[in-house]
Amino acid sequence: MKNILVIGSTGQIGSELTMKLRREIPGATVVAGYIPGAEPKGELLESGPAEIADVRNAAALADIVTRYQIDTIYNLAALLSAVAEKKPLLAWDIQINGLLDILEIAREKGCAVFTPSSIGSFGPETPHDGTPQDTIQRPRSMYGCTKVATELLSDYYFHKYGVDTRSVRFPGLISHVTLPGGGTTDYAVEVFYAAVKGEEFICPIAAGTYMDMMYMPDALKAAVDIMQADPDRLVHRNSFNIASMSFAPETLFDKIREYIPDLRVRYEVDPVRQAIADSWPDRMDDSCARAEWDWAPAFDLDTMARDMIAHLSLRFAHTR
Ligand code: AKB
Repeated sequence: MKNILVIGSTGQIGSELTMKLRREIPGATVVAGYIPGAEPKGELLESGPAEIADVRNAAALADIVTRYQIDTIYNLAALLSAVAEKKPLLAWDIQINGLLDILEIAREKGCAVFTPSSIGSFGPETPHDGTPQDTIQRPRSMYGCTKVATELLSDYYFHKYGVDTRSVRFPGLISHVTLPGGGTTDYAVEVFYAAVKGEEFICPIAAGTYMDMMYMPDALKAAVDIMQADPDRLVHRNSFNIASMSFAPETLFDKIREYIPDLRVRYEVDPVRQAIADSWPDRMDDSCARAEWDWAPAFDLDTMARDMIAHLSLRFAHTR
């Protein structure tokens, strides 16, 4: 990884991944790709090059890859699960037609490609507890359909053309930097903002609904480590289960109350998000990632919650 293009650099993952790559990969040029209306700002804009990189404009993407001699593409353009249910055709266009163009560019220009998959690639028939690496993937959401197709297409380009595609199945990601936009797991981020601001939190997911979650520093480490892993050790490629914590909403709220006892929560379950959440794993088995590229998370529920509260309390100190 030397010349890297991050498509979706201003999104929840991209905004932090771009900065991590710029800080940690010696001598790398990391291009922050964005779409009009989601321009990079501040440190993200000032610390390196930025280019309009819309996955629906293949010619412009190919031009960026040529001009910067890109060798690695992080393709983070996606509509999250709840939004994708509202705009299924747009989700398919971005996530699959866009991916095909990127894979074609990668094939022609010799780039490695990371396109994340998700717990959303699983469905109701998937074993929910200890979800194996290789198992039934029959999602019923458009987001899930695009994630399964992403995994298959990425593996296809590896086996047929030797394109170096690799990926992980992200759990719900929790971060204090950039808010997620329209996912099923967003509640696990939003409740921290309500808690530090002293506001009541309306929870769209029912008590008792377990899902895998992960703190952003671990997710970023996974995205970097998988692309640097020894290819000879990789039995799998697209895509690895990775896990660090699994909880139901009430477990998270109880944890936050250890630090912010007056957190107030009311449940108003959103049927669309709930149906998606019910179909996703409760807890994935990530033993293949541990064995094939030494995946190991650093944060658990307690260390994540403490870090989130510390950062957000500083930012919103004036609001309570
Ligand atoms: C979503 O909820 O849609 C995402 C995901 C788990 O992929 N956060």
